[in-house]
Amino acid sequence: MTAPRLTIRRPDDWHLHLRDGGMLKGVIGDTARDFARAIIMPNLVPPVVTTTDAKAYRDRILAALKPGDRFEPLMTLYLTEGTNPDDVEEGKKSGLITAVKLYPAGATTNSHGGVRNIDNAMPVLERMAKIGLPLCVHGEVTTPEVDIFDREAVFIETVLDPLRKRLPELKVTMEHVTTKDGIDYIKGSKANLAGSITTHHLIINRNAILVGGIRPHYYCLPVAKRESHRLALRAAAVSGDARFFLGTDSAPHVDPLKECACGCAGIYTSINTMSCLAHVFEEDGALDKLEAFTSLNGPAWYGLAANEETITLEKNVEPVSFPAKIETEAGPVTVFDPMFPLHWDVVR
Ligand code: OTD
Ligand code: ZN
Ligand code: ZN
Repeated sequence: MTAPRLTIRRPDDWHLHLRDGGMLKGVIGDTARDFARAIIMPNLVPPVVTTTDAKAYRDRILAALKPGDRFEPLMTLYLTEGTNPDDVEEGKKSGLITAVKLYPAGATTNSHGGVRNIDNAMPVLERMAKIGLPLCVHGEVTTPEVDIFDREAVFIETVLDPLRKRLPELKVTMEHVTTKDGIDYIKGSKANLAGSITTHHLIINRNAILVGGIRPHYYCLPVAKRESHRLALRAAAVSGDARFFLGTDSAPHVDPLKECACGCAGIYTSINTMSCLAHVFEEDGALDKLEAFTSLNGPAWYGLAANEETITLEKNVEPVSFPAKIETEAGPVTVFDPMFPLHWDVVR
């Protein structure tokens, strides 16, 4: 019997952390292997705030690719209260900038320079609405009084919905949606709102982090929620609804920075994302929707053509093995373990 195969257009990753220096060199090959393009997050230290920064970072990414790799980084700017609307417009016009990223100050890794009061960012947001440049949002409030598991729902109510009412023409990507509240909010919107979903949030709930001991390699932000939320994410991802697409949020940190008393948030999934997703979609009887989620809905939302090239996935009888860690010049990075055997793999 021949192994089941699935050929789909080459995927893109609409939310990716590549970092810089030795880490960049160590991880970029895993993305370039399966993905044609990715939206590159700007939360470096210091962050990518101007088009000049973005151009230099793009050059470093291209320089880190191996000869023969075909991969296009889609650059973003890190929105601050001092961002210059003219610089943003210039970035879009030159084709360099695909989106601007809103980090509420303190919401995740390297977000202390983010936005404290969205009123101060209105001139940039108005310009973006005018020129059709999408805003990618990390949708969590950071108010200390708000429970960490409620931060997404409260963000929708107190920041996102008021912003969308004030500026309905602004295209907003709610990134890494982790709650049923987020899914329902996107589904209930009429226009100009879409959501990316990560690989890991389709697979783990908060038990993965906390049951039987504290497991730092499952800790990320937004933190995984209870099972009912995971199921809502799964249903949205496998539905084929054009408003939902893959953004892995693959966010590598070296092991010593995760395995300590105050470990960093982030899960590294670039290397096995397509295998994990094929498993998830097959389990939900929706392999025919995988291509929409990984390869069609994202480009349509960002106004880009889907990739012409294809990849083929094959289901092996024996489980496929991925390394438990990858070695980078910056140090070892633990690979996401979905806690079930993976049988699907991209045919290389
Ligand atoms: N979440 N880690 C990181 C970013 C994301 O919120 C995010 O986009 C990171 O390390 O940059 C994480 O857990
Ligand atoms: Zn985020
Ligand atoms: Zn991220």
